[in-house]
Amino acid sequence: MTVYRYPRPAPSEITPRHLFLSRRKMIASAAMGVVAAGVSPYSALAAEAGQIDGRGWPAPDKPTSLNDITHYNNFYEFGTDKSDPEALSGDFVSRPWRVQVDGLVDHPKVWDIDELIRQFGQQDRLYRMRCVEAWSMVIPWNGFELGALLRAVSPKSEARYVAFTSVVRPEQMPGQRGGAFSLTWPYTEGLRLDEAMHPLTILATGVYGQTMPAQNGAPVRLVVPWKYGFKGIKSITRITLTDRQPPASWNVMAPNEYGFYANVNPAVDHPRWSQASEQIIGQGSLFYTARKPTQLFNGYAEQVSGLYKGMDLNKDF
Ligand SMILES: Nc1nc2c(c(=O)[nH]1)N[C@H]1C(S)=C(S)[C@@H](COP(=O)(O)O)O[C@H]1N2
Ligand SMILES: [Mo]
Repeated sequence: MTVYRYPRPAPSEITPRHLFLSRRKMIASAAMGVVAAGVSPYSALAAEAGQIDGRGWPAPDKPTSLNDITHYNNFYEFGTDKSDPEALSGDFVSRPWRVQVDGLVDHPKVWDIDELIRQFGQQDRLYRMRCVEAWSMVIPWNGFELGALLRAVSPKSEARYVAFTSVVRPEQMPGQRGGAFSLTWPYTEGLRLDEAMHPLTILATGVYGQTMPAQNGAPVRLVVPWKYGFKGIKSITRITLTDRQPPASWNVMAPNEYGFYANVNPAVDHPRWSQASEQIIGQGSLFYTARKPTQLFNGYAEQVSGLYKGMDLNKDF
């Protein structure tokens, strides 16, 4: 049995810088080809999503196909291969589902998932998603601001962090049954309260207008678009306000490789690979891998850099 300890991008996914630069020219000419071929069916969606909140958030790139979004996943509770979450989640039951919100709040509450959606509604948010393994997608999520939920439970003044917990169901999640993998269950994550309250931070309950597929974190998962994908904890059962930094699965397992903040930053390399560029899932061909330069805070710096004023991003990575 193979023991997978960390996300390991295939060597083909990590491109030396000189190749990356020459490939950019090929990507540019390929992109011209797409434009010449006509308007993509999703460009209208992209334009619309860019206008939805009217806050001038960065214009997103072309959305990744639903097929790629639902067949190339990281969800280790179902297995460590990218195809495992789609292939092995057939037994997963995501309704009925309860989400417990508690800790340092005045009004703790347990919500039924459909009650949660009815109360907080569904917005469209087209966001970039950058995995720490140096690949990326552009995903049209449906969901609501986490801040709206947190305001509803009234955080106490001592609350400084938000802790998130994923479901534990070994009988429905083959990756949780035995094996030698070194993540422990439940998968956990955390945010500082001000990060959690930021209007870009959402709880997503759907993708492309359809109910969240199991492999993407049904029925509800976190999306923090300026952080590496592993912060986006899936299949959440509990949200707890605390006064101390909560444990986060990857950070606990290998703190030198996966920081608590995990802000996307092309200048801070992973100890084992560069973070300067990323593979664009769904683009490229048999002959070349489509890549683009990685942006600080994944392109959302204007919206979020204020959260980290005075912090050393090399140290608090
Ligand atoms: N519970 C749980 N949440 C998780 C993961 C996981 O293994 N378990 N993987 C994370 C990682 S590494 C990434 S990149 C994203 C992937 O989300 P997607 O498959 O919907 O694109 O989910 C994150 N959330
Ligand atoms: Mo990831």
